[in-house]
Amino acid sequence: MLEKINSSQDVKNLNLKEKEILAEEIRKYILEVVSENGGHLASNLGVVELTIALNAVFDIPEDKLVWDVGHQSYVHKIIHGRREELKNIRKLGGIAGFPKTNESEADCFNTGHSSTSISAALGMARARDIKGKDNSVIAVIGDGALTGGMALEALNDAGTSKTNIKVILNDNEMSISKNIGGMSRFLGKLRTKRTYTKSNNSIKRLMEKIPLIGKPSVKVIRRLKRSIKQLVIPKMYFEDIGFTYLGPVDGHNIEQLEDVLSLSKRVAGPVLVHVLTKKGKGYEIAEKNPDKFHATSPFNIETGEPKKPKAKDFSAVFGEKLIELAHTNDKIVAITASMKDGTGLAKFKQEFPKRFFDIGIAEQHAITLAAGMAKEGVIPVVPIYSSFYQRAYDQVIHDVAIQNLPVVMCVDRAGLVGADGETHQGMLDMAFFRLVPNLTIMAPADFKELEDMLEFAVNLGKPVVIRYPRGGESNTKIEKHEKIELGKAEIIEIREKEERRNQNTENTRGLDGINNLIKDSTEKIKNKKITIIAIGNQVPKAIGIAQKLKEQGIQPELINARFLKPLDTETIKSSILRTKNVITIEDGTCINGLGTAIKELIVDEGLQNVKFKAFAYPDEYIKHGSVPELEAIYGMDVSSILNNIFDN
Ligand SMILES: Cc1ncc(C[n+]2csc(CCOP(=O)(O)OP(=O)(O)O)c2C)c(N)n1
Repeated sequence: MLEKINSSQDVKNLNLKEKEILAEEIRKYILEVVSENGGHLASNLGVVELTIALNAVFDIPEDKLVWDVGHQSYVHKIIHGRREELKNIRKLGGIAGFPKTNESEADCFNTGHSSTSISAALGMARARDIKGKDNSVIAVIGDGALTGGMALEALNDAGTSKTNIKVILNDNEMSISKNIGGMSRFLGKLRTKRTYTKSNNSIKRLMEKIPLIGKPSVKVIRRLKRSIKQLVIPKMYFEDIGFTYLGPVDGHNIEQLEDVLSLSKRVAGPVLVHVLTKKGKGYEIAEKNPDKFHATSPFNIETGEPKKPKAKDFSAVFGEKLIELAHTNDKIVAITASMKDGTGLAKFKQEFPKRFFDIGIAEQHAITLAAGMAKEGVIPVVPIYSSFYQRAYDQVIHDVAIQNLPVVMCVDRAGLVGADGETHQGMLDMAFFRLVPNLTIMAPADFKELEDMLEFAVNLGKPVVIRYPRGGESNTKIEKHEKIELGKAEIIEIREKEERRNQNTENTRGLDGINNLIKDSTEKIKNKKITIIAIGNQVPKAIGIAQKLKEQGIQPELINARFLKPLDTETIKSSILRTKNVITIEDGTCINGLGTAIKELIVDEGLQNVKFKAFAYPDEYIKHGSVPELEAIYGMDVSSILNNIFDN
């Protein structure tokens, strides 16, 4: 069946039995691909029947289908012409793991961050009305994403819009972990009410009276609406704010899904269809551990075990250190915006349930909540992924920084994240946080420095940002760190040769070739001096570079900046005065990060005849690929940097 499907029309051509077979084939295929490549699994297995039914009822791409977050769009991609390409999903040059308008007309809107679908769909619906067209516009949103403020803002607007818009609520009771909050509780009540199917016969009969072409009589529509309302508990939220509520319906029953979606097509105004699905459906191991299989690395299908054991990462080190600090300081609390596991807080929750707050996919709320707590003397620590901190920018400024409140903002997944691509790369946080008065901004070079910085931060008494990358520390070890002092950089001594065998191999493209590369320019660079300033996970990389340079008779001075703000002007300035030659290395955008800060320092301090070069990522959105691949493409791997250091 799978090979025959390339469009909505192909799905429409199938009978029910064939659609059910298709569902099983899609499931099997997704399981095979994700177990091989890694990616989002459980959410995709949960929407197989829903996606088939949507295509059976609607005409995509004429009808617009917006997937919230978009991590569950694999089935959609398969149905819309990307079955073979799925094998390279999330890989360099392959299709993306999220909807992309440049991949297919069927992807009508890019997503990646949560809770945007209803706003985008409402915008498309209003544009359609202005243009006098009559296509359907559909947002598919999970119950997790419905905890995000944007989704609630959009529902509020859509409810009274009188615009034809369909919101499909894909309710699996899960965000990444168990969903939380009042909305989730409310949905729970709806779930236990009479299901759509029990009375759908009467609705079906009424539907048959509605002509497919031409306007149905007002009387029929009124009766239909009344009949639909009988399905739901009185005074229910969605109806009260202006939506016609349909459901709940079994999200794994294609026939029932098609019935209710067809009905939604005939109801004017905003409609919400409540669909009950199971995360991980059809793969028992994922059904039992939906959070573990939300996003996964390659795994063995029989056992569910990862093909490579998970190495210790910065998030885990953060979580463990926070527990240690919380034992000695009872003011410390942790807040997560629905990312307990990803940010390393699972154990903290177990150990300090009363000091742990999962507040839903609501980064803005997380930060202002933290500000309120900090105002009253508590020390909130808030780990959020770099790209999701973008959501909370005004809250960081307006609620935390202006009031100078001691909130510890931990920016996880800072820098390149790899396979999740442009919506998830953490390239911008240094740039946007550097603008904010009152913020202290740090980045650790390794696990030990993260621990030290976290301890420093919870005791600082001021707003502070600590950014650290996805994954583990480099193989290049820094033997001993100096104590963290506000605004003080660390000078790293470079030893020759003996440490070469420890060099970071994961981020290095062909170190063997580097000797040759360097030899080419040896004459040009002999006896040169150079200041290398690096920050965060770029410091170990800089050590490898400095060692190489030293072997060639160059005299590098290596500075671990530690603080982007306040910058250690004194240390940096005195080194630059000695070398008159400086490079910066950072895993962020070239605008307003470390490189910019050093450029400003050179100008502001009137340092004359200084050669300067910044190694950072360009002013563009960086697509998916593995981190080493992307580093090489953007000239940020060890060999590219070595090759380009002295080209000015
Ligand atoms: C702004 C933002 N914060 C956090 C995330 C990380 N995230 C991706 S999917 C997800 C859970 C979504 O749950 P739900 O909408 O119910 O979809 P499901 O996976 O359960 O189908 C989260 C928290 C995100 N994508 N965007």
